[in-house]
Amino acid sequence: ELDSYPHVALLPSSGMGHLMPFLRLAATLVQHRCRVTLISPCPTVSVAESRAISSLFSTFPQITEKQFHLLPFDPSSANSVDPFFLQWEAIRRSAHLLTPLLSSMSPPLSAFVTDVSLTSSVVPVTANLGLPNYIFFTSSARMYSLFESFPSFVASKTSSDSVQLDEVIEIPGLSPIPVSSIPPVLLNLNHLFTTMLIQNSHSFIKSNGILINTFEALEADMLHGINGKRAADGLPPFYSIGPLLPCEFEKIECSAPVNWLNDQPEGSVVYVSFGSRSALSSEQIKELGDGLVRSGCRFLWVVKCKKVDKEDEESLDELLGQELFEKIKKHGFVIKNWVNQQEILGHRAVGGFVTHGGWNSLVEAFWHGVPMLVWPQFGDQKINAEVIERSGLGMWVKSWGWGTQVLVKGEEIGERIKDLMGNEPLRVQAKIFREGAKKAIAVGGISERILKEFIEDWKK
Ligand code: BUP
Repeated sequence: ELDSYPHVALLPSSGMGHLMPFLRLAATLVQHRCRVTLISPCPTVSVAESRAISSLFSTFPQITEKQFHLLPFDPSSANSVDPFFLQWEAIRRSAHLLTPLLSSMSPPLSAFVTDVSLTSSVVPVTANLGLPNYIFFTSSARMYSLFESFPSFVASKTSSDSVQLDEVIEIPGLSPIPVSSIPPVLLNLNHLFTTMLIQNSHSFIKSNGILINTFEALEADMLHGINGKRAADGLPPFYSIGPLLPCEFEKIECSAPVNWLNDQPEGSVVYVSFGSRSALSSEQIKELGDGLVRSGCRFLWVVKCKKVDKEDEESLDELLGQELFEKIKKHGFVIKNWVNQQEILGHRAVGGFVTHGGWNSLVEAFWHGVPMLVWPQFGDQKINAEVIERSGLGMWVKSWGWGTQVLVKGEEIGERIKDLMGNEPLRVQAKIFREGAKKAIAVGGISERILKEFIEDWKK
């Protein structure tokens, strides 16, 4: 029977925000009777990534691993110092090595899915092999609309123009995006991220389809807008397959936060996390701690002060100062380790989420019906915050700017957390939307039908 299953290879790029949805997609495809090979670029950047990958393989022994050994390159030749972007570049520069790797796979591949950040270098390789290839876009449909339109926005500028903050980017068929909301690195047209984005966007046309972890109830206007009017001719179909569900492999050994939650009243705890690679400054961490104490709410807080987990060595009392640390321990639970976010967001004690606005975190909170206060730090996070605000599931404070630009004081943070936790309409809305998410992936639901549709195509 296994022989009749389509064989699909998945190639993620770096960062948990990119890897996690790929691993969930792998698990979902196994459940939909596909034979799956995960191509894992190595070495990985963070410990969290290597742990998640090995956990996937031990949970799903039927998934095949193919290690993709990256060629070393001189980071000073790329215009960025971000280790995650440099890893994208390393994968891109090693893309030609995929030809022997993919063509030797047995049984032969029916399809190939790669991360959007790798499009321009990987899609031509797979197209040359005659492999149907799909791009997995790991952010919101609204962010996708920016990807499609950004190259023409840039082309409309003369070479001497720089991008101005008061401009807007016109999106065909959709509301324009203010430049103040786009990833700040896009203001620098020479930055590695910007040059990659433009090249990737130009290469969409060579792909067979674009998969995205979103769904009707969350981004109906976007999905209809994008599918109705594309930024260029010949762009491939756009498939919304979300929400991709959390899965067994995400379980971790540390149960301390959940044990603490078990003792808290229903809906009383605010969960605070800024994702896997947003490091707050030590001043901002102290203000946030002060704000949490001032809010008077119970809280579960994951603290992070370095972009890459391996370098995050400072202890909590060093980071917070002994006095604040003692106060914080009286009101809440604070931790520096990786937690099982799914389990936390799904816990009955959690009634609100202070988040940086990483797309996976937002979709997860949506799935569990948890209202959000979004505090964008970088990248796509303001655009994602707009999606959440429009859906009525959460709020964001525009005057807080990007995380690194403004030091927000504890007093104000405390007030906003009180607003979040006391906001009944938000809670009602969150529960209603949760039903929409469930419907999308239930048997016969729209996301489930779309997924089945292209798996059927792979069998041909
Ligand atoms: Br931190 C943390 N446990 O302790 P995002 C994160 N996660 O399960 P990011 C945990 O990592 P990008 C932790 O549930 C989500 O699936 C979380 O992805 C999980 O943000 C993922 O939310 C994080 O998209 O990535 O990490 O900032 O910048 O690419 O959006």
